[in-house]
Amino acid sequence: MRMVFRWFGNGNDSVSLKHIKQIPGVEGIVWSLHDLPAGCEWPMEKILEVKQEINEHGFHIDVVESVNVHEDIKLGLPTRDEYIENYKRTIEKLASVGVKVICYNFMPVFDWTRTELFKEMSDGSTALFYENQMVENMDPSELVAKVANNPDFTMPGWEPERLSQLEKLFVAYRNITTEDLWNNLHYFLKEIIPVAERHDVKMAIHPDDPPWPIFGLPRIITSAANIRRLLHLIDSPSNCVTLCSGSLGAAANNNIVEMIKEFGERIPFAHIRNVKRFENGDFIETSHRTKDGSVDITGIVKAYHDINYTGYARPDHGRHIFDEECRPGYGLYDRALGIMYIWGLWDYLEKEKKQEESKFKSTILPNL
Ligand code: DNO
Ligand code: MN
Repeated sequence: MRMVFRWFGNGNDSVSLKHIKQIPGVEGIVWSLHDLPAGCEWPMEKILEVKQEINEHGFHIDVVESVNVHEDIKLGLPTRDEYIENYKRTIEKLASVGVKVICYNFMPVFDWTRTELFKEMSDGSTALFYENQMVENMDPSELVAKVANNPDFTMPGWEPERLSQLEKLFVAYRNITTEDLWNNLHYFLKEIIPVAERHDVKMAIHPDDPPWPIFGLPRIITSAANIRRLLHLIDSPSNCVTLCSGSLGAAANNNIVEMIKEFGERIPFAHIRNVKRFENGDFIETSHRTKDGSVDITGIVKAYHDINYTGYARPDHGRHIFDEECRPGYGLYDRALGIMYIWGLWDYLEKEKKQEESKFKSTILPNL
């Protein structure tokens, strides 16, 4: 397992590369050009600028999260071809500087969605929270009106330029069915996967978060069956998945351990985080510790260990602790604790494996 850490760039992140360097076992930075709109071709000078800075701190830049997909591609509009060409050129450029994995998502309009960014927990920390009823009750037109009447109204993960387009986007998606979205994803993959393959890059789609449709918009990367379908759309080692235990774990019927066993070879990038689910569909992001949430983090780390996982992994979101002021979900402290929890489990499993191997060599082999 190769531990990496997401960083939003200078001036865009309260966490510094210098501090990330002090977390044990982090070898690379998960990065992106966050100020660029979806759909554009990434300029080489900007790529090189970030690469240099990250490399100077002794980290690699193997993993990019995300190269965002333009809505016209998800909608299947004729203009998509131009955006797909830009996407291909971005893949080529990233490959040329050594990028190995590109994470992206195919969620219509909204990326990850929460109803509260700083929900107070009983221990005084705060965390990202999703209130199911609130989202269920919100009618898309009500949402559009809310945004129009209140420029400060925002939900986490919403980009301002998308919000200003909200009404148009809802109209554009009105007739897009789940199957249309699959077809549009297939069209996109048929174009980009051969490019990724040629350049030895793995395209790793991030699951939808939460893994069910919201605001009447379809969502498709939600379950084992759908990940299986995605991987079969194009059977290429470059058509992969970012297995996010927190996103998928918000749905009780998603068994992440089984997914690791089944899709292991096609998981170049793991997001490891815990969530606590409630009966009514609400969920809150907790510490990584297995006991604190509903996701079996111990079982997940063991499943990666069992398959001799050599891909990249990062702690996904964390809580906000020790009074840290940071981007929601992306503070230094709780993600660092998460890493140490993952390493604790991993190192124990390594030790156990070595002991078993030497037992086998000293007791079983001589008697054979
Ligand atoms: C949620 C996070 C997301 C993710 C993007 C990928 O679990 O990991 O912010 O990075 O959706 O495109
Ligand atoms: Mn994730």
